[in-house]
Amino acid sequence: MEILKQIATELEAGEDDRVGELTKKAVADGLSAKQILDDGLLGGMTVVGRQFRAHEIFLPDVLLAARAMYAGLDVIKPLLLAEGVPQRGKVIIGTVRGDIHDIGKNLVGIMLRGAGYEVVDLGSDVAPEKFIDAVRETGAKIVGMSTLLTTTMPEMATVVELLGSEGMRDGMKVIIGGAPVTKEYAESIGADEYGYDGSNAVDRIEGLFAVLGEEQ
Ligand code: B1M
Repeated sequence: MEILKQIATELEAGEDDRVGELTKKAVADGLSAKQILDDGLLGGMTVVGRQFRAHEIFLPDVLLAARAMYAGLDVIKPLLLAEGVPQRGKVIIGTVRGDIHDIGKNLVGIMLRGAGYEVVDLGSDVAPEKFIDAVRETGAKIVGMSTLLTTTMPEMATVVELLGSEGMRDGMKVIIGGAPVTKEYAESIGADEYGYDGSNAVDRIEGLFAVLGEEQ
């Protein structure tokens, strides 16, 4: 669809105002928020990632693209949330220490809220102790961690270990995700689940709450 291509192209160019305008137009034209997200915004961001890896563009360009991504997300966020159902459970989310990438984590948060979960978002560059404190303070039974950097993946293992050494691992579940994360990695660090995108994270978390219910 032409307008989705335009959204992707303007995002690649870091034109946040244009991305915002075009996203509004796409919504007015009747396109679904999911279509705009997957084929427009994320389509553009995938190209940006590829160009960055190939050294065709540089960090400031990626920052501009991220800003443009948020301009589009701001428009579709209410639509992604619209299908919200009554509160289903509390989930803590955060991007691990050393990593400031937050777009994916925020998307997971939006999808979870849209599905009726209460989300406690700790932000990005979150120290392991902060996850532990948040579990204590909120009583949440699920912790979700995100990372985009291979170098910060071990932080996820640190949080899982800390939950264990603090005697908090029983009766709670951990889910991890982010571009470099795999199901195998999740298993290797003792996490309970791996989510590959926002919708999948919602499905997995629903499954984890079901298991928690059975374990009680
Ligand atoms: Co950076 N960056 N970046 N970056 N960046 C990547 C990740 C990289 C792959 C680019 C590349 O080389 N091609 C590369 C990492 C390489 C590696 O680790 N092997 C990289 C690098 C190297 C860096 C810096 C180190 C660059 C530097 O300084 N030299 C630096 C790191 C800074 C730091 O964190 N300490 C850096 C900085 C940045 C910006 C600040 C400029 C910006 C982030 C802005 C922001 O987030 N506010 C940025 C961006 C935008 C990217 C790319 C281009 C796009 C990331 C993104 O937002 N994707 C990225 C390349 C790429 O991934 N294509 C890249 C869209 C997002 C929706 O997808 O986050 O994967 P994602 O989330 C998905 C799923 O993974 C999943 O659901 C989400 C929705 O579908 N998911 C979960 C995510 N978390 C989940 C949790 C779950 C379940 C599912 O359960 C809890």
